[in-house]
Amino acid sequence: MTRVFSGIKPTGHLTLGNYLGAMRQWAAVDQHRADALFCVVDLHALTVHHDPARVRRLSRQAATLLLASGLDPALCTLFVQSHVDEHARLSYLLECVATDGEMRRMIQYKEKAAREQRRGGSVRLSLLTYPVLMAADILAYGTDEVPVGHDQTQHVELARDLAVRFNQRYGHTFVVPRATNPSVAARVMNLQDPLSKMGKSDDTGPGIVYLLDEPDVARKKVMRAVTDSGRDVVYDRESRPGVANLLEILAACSGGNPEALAGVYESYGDLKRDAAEAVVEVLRPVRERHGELCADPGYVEGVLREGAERARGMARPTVDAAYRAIGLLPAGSDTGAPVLNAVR
Ligand code: AQP
Repeated sequence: MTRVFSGIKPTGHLTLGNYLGAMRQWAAVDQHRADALFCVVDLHALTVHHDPARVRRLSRQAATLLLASGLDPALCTLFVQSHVDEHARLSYLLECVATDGEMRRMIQYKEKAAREQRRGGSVRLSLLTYPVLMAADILAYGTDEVPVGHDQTQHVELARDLAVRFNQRYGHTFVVPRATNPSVAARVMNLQDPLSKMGKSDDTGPGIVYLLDEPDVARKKVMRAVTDSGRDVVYDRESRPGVANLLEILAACSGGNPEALAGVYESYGDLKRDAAEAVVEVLRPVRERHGELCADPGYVEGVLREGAERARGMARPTVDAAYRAIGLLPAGSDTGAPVLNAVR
């Protein structure tokens, strides 16, 4: 059976981008067709300035929202990254395979390092190396497919490269994974700045629809979206990025494809109105279920505890095999002496 792994970082409140680009596909498709693991990747949230209590709160909220969006613990494994030591164990080995130049080419590193510097902060070393941790997240589980939005494709490519390099140098150890993207809304853009991705840790609140926004708030944000000069509704990401973004959001929420939908509208106002309603309707069940789950925090904790146990059992054999393959002496008296004698 195909093994699927993906994760979400608790660096802010989850957005419509996270939902349309990733979570919805995980719940509607991936957990039903594959042996799927989904993870709140909390260690990744420590790569930029953070408030410890907020990271804890957002981690719980992200897990609750993943369940609210339809992940079913009977069908998939849902857990928190820091509850499974294998991720950090494997990350160090992969750092010994990755290169400094490779890390510095990562687009997210460049963008986020620049943002930290603009804010007057220093750039943490972990911001440079976290794509390696992400590779460890993926490779520890023998993952075949990683369903992500477009922004994460480069990081999945790195995981592929590291798997191939490790296998060539030290013997076949890892499955080589590949990224999969949704057909529409793989890159939802900020409603106030349609040239930038709708990111949960951005500062421009009015351009970001959060999954837990009240319906009126979400509706207003879409109605106030920046559109382009011109009046006719055409789908062209290059010359009409604002309108293209609205068409993609509408298509992702209500079905259809953006090109065909463009032909249906004569004014930006009508398009915005329908996109706003579609967004409100898509988010309504998620908000409602989130409310119910919040009333039962013990349930969410139980799901995460069991998920971590299951994940540990899946990751450990692969990570142990990587430790042996790279040349580390296994702990335990039964293996030590013969190995030492065999080495010249
Ligand atoms: N705007 C987006 N459009 C489509 N997909 C998106 N994803 C994120 N933003 C969009 C996808 O959501 C999954 C989880 O993302 P993440 O939480 O690991 O972090 P990210 O990709 O770096 O997204 P953010 O929201 O922009 O976080 P910050 O601001 O902290 O960097 C991934 O599959 C991602 O592709």
